[in-house]
Amino acid sequence: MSFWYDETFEDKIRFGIKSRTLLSKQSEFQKIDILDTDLFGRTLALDEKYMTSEKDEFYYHEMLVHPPMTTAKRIERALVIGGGDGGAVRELLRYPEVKKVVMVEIDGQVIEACRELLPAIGTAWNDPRLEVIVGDGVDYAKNALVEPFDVVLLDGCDPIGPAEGLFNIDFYKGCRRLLGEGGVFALQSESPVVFLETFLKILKNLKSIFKTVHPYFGPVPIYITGSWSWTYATDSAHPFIIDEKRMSRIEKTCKYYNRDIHRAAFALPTYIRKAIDQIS
Ligand code: SPD
Repeated sequence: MSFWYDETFEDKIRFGIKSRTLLSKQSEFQKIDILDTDLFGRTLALDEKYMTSEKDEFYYHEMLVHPPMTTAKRIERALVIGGGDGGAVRELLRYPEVKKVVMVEIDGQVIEACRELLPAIGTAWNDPRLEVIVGDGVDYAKNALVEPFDVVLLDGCDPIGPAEGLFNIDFYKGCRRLLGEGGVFALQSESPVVFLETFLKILKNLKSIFKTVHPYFGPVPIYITGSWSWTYATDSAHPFIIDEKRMSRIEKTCKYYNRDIHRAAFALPTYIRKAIDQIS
């Protein structure tokens, strides 16, 4: 039976896709829905917010992963906090230089559901370089005693409710603590159209910790407004100092990302530049 599965925000905006339920359950942390749709293939929603879909996931995962991976000094070790659908680790593991990827996802039931029903997204679960930890990413960032990572990614939900802790200064400090020299931290930083305040708060917090902070932009069709942002934070790399060998290999495997998109994504629309100037 088809029905409109609507994501809403504060009773002000909604985005819906005609869907059929494949799985709907409540975990310890959130409501997990996997739906089938004509336009986007299978989708994953957590607490009734769209996270990803088979048809449009590449926009999001390629943009989260490749700007840091083509510009970090080294890329042997990467960490993903969240990312239970497996799309981000799949993109990381495309690089032959990567020796180890650790993924820390708080909700084991998300991983289970995605492994079973979204195998087209998580195609790298059996890669021997991947270690999956079911645990709290905030705690990991703060306390884990591990070798430094070259790239740390936050692939979480919106900073509302249970994911709020993944966007505060202490968590960002933990991520910085885990980075080695030349390392890059990147995260999704919400829609600059309707969540401008949240976007600016993320930037402000990151700027208080990292020397270099650059937001970048792109489309994610199933997210409210379709216009999304990610942010790149580092102490000792730069988004425009690109490793040519990595770029020329990876851009051939991607559906959205390439060197032109990389450069263009970091361009700041004027209203955003002005808003950032005001928080700096
Ligand atoms: N508004 C939705 C933001 C969700 C970002 N994370 C999605 C997870 C995809 N791997």
